[in-house]
Amino acid sequence: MNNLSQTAPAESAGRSKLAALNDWVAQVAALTQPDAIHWCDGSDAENAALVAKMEADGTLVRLNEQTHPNSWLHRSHPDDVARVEHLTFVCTPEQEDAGPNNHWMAPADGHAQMDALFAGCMKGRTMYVIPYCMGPIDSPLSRCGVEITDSAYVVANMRVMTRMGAPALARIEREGSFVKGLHSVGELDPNRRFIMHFPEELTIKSFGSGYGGNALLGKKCHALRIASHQAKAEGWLAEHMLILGLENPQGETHYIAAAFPSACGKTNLAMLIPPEGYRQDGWKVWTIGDDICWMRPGADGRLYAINPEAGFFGVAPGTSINSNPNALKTVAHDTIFTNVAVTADNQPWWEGLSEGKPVIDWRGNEYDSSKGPAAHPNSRFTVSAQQCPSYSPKAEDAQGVPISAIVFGGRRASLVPLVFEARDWTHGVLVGAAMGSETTAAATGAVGVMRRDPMAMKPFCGYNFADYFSHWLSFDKEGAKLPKIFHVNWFRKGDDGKFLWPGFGDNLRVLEWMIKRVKGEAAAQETPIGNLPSADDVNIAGIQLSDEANAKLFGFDHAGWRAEFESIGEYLQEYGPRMPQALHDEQQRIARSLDA
Ligand code: GTP
Ligand code: SPV
Ligand code: MN
Repeated sequence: MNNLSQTAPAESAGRSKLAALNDWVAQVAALTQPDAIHWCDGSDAENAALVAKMEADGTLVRLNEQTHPNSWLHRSHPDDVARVEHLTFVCTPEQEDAGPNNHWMAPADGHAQMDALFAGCMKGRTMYVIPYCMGPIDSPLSRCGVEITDSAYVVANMRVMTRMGAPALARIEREGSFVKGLHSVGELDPNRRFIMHFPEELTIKSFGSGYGGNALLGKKCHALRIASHQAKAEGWLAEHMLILGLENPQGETHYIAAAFPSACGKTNLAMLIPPEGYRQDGWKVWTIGDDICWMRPGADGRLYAINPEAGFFGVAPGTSINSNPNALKTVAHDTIFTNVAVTADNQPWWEGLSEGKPVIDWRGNEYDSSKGPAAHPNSRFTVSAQQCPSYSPKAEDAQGVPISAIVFGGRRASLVPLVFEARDWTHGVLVGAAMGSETTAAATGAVGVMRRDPMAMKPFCGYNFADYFSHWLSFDKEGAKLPKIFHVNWFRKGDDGKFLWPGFGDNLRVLEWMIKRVKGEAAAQETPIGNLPSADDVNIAGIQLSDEANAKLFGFDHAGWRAEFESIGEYLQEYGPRMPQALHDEQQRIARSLDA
């Protein structure tokens, strides 16, 4: 059943041409004491052997082979279903460098605490060594890492989410450096769970969780927390953003990067299918990425972006043939589902899916509607981006795509209109820094609580937010041809508590207005918070909006914004003297014009 090439720890030394990698693997093996070591090559045979092993031990359950070929259900430990922000640390020598936005521990203390957890933790287990590349394997913008884990589920997910295996190892051996990520599921005990980052050492240590953002270390730990730290030093940006290409009927494609907090619509916008009429006219959306964007200035002064990931780790609930048909087609085969429910004929099921009904809930119990949702609200699918019908061939382009517009957005039931445009780059950076959003099930803790989530990076910025905003401001220099910056809110609610904007495919109408603004072809009204379209400036032909919707989506609530800007001012103060003066000045200028 299982023909993985495993070697006894003592024999695995010298597996790589890179001494630094061999030494680190040997050190980790001495600490964690696995029974065997397996170096992952990323091959189909290796994956088949791993999947067979997981099917045999119950880690994976096969789904209906007719409707969902080669697809699997994983039920996690019920206390291990989301990111754990309160257990996530950035360990810099100086606490100030981690900033008030991060939990901090001194590096020596962090290592001591983690190494005590790792000591002997892989006894009786296999240790997997996963070389991976974030970004196209031949791109100068890509970066590599090696994750060591004792979880076969992590290996299977990393294979989908990154370029994993032999080509990545070859690049690592050529470059000589890599991000080190050490992971163990431990006992899945929430009281023995930590995710620690050592940015100066390009090192991650994660213990006690098997969940995506905590355990697939290439993703949030490397591609955002460690990469943001490197990007600051090297003059680029590592962001929690989708990337899409918007093709108009003339055949021009503009690329847009958008930062929305976790479970606030990135996957859905990235895979958008234009509404009736637009489709017939020839509009098309191309997907480049749905979660992470690395971008840097090119020789022409524009920002060029790549998606460092190779797959999607997407939110299942709410995904339906109406809301996101591309996602449904993407997950029709060769997909790992985590914590969804199943139907009587063993098909995956979640709330919002229009067909079928749940029989077994995400915990594996008979479904009982009085005991909560059938699928966990943060249940997810892991699937290769290559399976997405709208996946852009440009996603594999080593040079990346030029960005025409950057979009910030949050989940705001009140106050914030559908869309507005920042006046200039500095104003746009303030718009990003001031972002607020209601919390979601993507992290443990209360859901629906409004918090500041600057640039959707609150859980992911690997250093002090004040320095991060300075870094953003620094891109506005001689010769730069920067994108326009916008803010959107798909989640404004009416007095009846229902969403006022239809969202999903109809969000294209807002993207169209943005690109027309970029080209100088659409109108807007100047207000203290930025340039707002009126209902006439966005094409809403064919959708029904109530008077309340029109007023709230396209209106500007003067008194409400005055209070919001007071709160934004207080928020900026929390960062003390490291906060760039330019952001204070911008905030005060807007606050004054709101008082006038
Ligand atoms: P992460 O993977 O956690 O970073 O999330 P994400 O930003 O990719 O979020 P995703 O697109 O998966 O959306 C999360 C939830 O928001 C899903 O339940 C969607 O159905 C819902 N959603 C997405 N777009 C819209 C929209 O335009 N309007 C409304 N009302 N809901 C939306
Ligand atoms: C998020 O929480 O923003 C996600 C899922 O994209 S995870 O990879 O788990 O962080
Ligand atoms: Mn995310």
